[in-house]
Amino acid sequence: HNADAFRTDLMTITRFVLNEQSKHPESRGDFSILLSHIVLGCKFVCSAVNKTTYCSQLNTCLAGLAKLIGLAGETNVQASEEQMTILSLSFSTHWLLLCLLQHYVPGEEQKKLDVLSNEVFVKALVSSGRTCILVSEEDEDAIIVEPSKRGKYCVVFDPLDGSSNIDCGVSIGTIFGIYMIKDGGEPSLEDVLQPGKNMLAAGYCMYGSSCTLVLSAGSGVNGFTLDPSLGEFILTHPDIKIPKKGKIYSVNEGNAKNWDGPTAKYVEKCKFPTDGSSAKSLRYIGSMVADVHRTLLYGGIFLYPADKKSPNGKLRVLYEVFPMSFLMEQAGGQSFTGKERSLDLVPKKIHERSPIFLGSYDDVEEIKALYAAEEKKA
Ligand code: P6P
Repeated sequence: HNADAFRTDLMTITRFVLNEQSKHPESRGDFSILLSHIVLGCKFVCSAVNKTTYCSQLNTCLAGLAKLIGLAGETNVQASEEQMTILSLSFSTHWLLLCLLQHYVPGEEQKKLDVLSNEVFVKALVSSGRTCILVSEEDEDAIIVEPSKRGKYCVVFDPLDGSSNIDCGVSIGTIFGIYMIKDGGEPSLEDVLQPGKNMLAAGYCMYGSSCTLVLSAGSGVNGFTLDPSLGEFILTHPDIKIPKKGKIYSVNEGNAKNWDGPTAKYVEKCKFPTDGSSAKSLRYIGSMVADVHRTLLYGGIFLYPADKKSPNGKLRVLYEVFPMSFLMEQAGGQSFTGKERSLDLVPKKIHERSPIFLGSYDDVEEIKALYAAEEKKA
């Protein structure tokens, strides 16, 4: 019976958000409307990413075919008349499919996916009529929404984080955080240069083998999976809690020569534990949304530390560090910058970077102890 109930009593993200809203009788539904526009953006990007990934893989396949049948001017292997016919037939059907998929207009420049994603989110957020200032990883300056379309929310986002991984099919994602405007006045940078602990909500949408949206509005973390046949995000991961301790560490070991003492010591302990426990496994995808999603579900620690080349690490405070730290704390984990709780950081610039150590509560405690010991020595 339960299985049937689950199948017929679909908890969609829209219904879930409205349920949350009903807990705040004073709310006028603005937050629900804002979220529904973010969800729309995610659906669009999900579809675009899948098409592009498929097309870039199809492109590669076609290039291979072209070479084989000599279209690309390469010397081709000797093939029989029949093989040549089959190959060129297959090539032309693939080519036609590719053009259809990409709505190919000869001569039209295919927009880069991260630029397209950014345009989609900016338009969706502005048209929601619930935002007043936006910060995007793709735009140097903050976007002040025109007065006639303004609402009370400030949204910071990375429309397509990890986009350099598109062509190889690695999961990428959208990351977002939501603040309330500080006071009813003219929106300004002050409204987005707030510490992460002031965020009302944060989340990410991961575009991979499936499209998964993970969201928190301050009372726990919930995961939704897009059912493409319905075009709806369905609650699949209710009330996510990260394991208290994990067996995985996630860092780019290629930067090891530049790490500071505590980070180097911590990674050494992961590989050569001195307390008789077994060594941790290294899992590093190089796409933050994918690495954080695995950390959230399986436990462990994700770190992008400072190093001699980049003293503030690589990841951006507003739309990478804060949203992921917000989610980790809501799921029972924690996040640390090497100096303080990540959400306590007060950014001075909208594209500021910070080192980050996030994940299972006990794992992050260990690295905090190493930095504290270093502090004492100083
Ligand atoms: P590195 C992707 O470019 C990104 O911004 C994050 O998604 C990812 O965690 C990080 O950079 C990977 O950086 O230096 O290890 O390649």
